[in-house]
Amino acid sequence: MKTRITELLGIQYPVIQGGMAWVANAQLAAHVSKAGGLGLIGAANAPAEWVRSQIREAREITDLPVGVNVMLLSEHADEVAQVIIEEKVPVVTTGAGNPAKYMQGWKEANVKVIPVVASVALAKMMQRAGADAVVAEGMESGGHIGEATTMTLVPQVVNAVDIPVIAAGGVGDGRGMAAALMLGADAVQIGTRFVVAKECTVSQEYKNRIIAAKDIDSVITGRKNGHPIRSLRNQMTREYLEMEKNDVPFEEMEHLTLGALRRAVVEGDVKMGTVMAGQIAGLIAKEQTCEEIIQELVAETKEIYQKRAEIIL
Ligand code: TUI
Repeated sequence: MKTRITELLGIQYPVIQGGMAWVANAQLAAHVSKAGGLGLIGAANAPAEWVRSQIREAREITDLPVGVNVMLLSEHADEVAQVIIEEKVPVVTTGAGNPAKYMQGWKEANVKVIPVVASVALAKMMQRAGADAVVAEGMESGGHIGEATTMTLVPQVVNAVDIPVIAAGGVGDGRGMAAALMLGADAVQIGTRFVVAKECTVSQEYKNRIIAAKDIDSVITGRKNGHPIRSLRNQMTREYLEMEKNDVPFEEMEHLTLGALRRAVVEGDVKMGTVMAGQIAGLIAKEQTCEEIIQELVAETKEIYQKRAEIIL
């Protein structure tokens, strides 16, 4: 496949793996890149030296480009931004904020910068600041989300900027990928489906919870504190939402979410941990290798492009 994103990044297929906190490590990222997409190491709240070691570990697995996602709310974001330059990381995505203060340094170091945005306003600002592309992420996504849906956000961002747009949120198979391309996107970013990749090292309980998920199994917590997070419904989200409804002070609810993503990902506690996943979890039925996932996505997308042309008389 050939789009402005495959050309920009030198990758075979317009498929980018989400830079998921605690999930997107060197193993997953390297295997996505090896399969022809772009893998990303999710820096999340991790210290910069962990990120450096992950970058080096990915390079032991593949010579193909592997990027880093910088979570801008992290207290380590400044040092991670520097490690990206020192390690000559070819591409960076950012999330949960405005990466303007790092832009000049990254551009000077020839790092391709792809901010994740949840609004047209931020997309335009990022283009002005020199971004090479943007990820337009709808609220179908797992984790920290904005307000707009993918279906509505992507075409509006495509109209607002000239740089390539990558669609994220709700894409889990070739139908979603073809639809995103039809909205004007030059690639898709996929998270949830890669969580159940064979090469993904999350707990088996986390994968099983995604595979068992139904269409309406995700909920949004944290709306009141300004950091809305989509995750799969469980005992933790029920207790949290009940406290939110009763206006319990934020500090008294924190114990529920503190370290909760780690509890689910590492310890397999999918009852009291945070099982971040997108709304497309209900579509995801089995574990596959990164290679199988990407080959299936591409084959389905190609088939749709050919078959659906029939409806035009
Ligand atoms: O960042 C994500 N998804 C994430 S980050 C994350 S870890 C986390 N932990 C605790 C609290 C918050 C996050 C889990 N999932 N996606 C990209 C994304 N960025 N979605 C929405 C946004 C966003 C929202 C507001 C980007 C910018 C923004 O405002 C920009 C500004 O001007 O501050």
